[in-house]
Amino acid sequence: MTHTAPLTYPPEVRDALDRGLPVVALESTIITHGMPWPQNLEMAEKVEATIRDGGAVPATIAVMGGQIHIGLTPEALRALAQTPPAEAMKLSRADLAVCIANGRTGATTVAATMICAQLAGIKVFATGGIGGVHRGAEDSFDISADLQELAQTAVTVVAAGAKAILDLPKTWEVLETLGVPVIAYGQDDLPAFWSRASGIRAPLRMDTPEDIAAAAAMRAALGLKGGQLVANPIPEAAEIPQDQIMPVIEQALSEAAAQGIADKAVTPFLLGRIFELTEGRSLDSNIELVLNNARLAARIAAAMAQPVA
Ligand code: PSU
Repeated sequence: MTHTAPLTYPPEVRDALDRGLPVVALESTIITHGMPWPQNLEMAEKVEATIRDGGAVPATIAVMGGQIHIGLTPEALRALAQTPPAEAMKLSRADLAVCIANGRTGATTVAATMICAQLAGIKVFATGGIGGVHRGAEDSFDISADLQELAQTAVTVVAAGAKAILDLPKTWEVLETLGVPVIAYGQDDLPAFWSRASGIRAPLRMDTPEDIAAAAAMRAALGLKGGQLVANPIPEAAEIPQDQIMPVIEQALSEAAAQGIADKAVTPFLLGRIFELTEGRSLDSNIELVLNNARLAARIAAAMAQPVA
């Protein structure tokens, strides 16, 4: 029986970590449960290329064969992208250990990716949008474990805000209660995933990767647990303004309620329906915002890097 975390790395990632070079973690639930084949693979490959162009090494994280993979080979990435959602566990803090111990395949959400990144010594992670407080949470109690994870695991997560299918004001309130720094990048407003503006003023704003890196280092110096959320607005050319996306979200939400969709199935169902209702436009936007987050994450990783002499 093993007592150490079973982490496995491709040589490029292991070498970069040993030399203190910039590395950016990437999640895999967005691949298996967030986007359809084959756009999911195209997105995953483009995100990795974007991080390389930014001078950092990408490490897409997933559980396969009893191991946490910190970085996937091109073949493993393709195999994961072709895995039907029903065959890959959607892993969070609660089920990560079970999946590894039982040798199952699992895709890591934001929460599980943060845990694995920290085990590997990776300080920055790029995704699309974090999970949060679902609408109607006052009845369902459906609040993503991503929020708790941000409060306890020291990784800087770059996202385009929380996904706009959620109750955004309640999501920001919970993060404030948990003591998570929510930093809007380059604007005063919190972004809302597919839209640049949400009408909600961000508690914190930063304009450079260096400032974000310095804030993470200071959190560590102060002995404060937890990470930071960098809310990076989608590029203007790719956004779907709020007045266009909101009616679509409302329709998808009422269909989910009518069909009794619950728990881990909610987010994939809503993303899928919004994709159909926007005739693919929501997916194009989602891909662009992930690439934009990857660009910023590479710059933050470079600012945090401490190359070994
Ligand atoms: N970003 C995206 N698409 C996604 C996700 C992030 O652009 O599908 C995933 C992340 O893995 C996140 C999860 O942790 O959605 C949130 O799911 P839930 O709402 O069930 O907690």
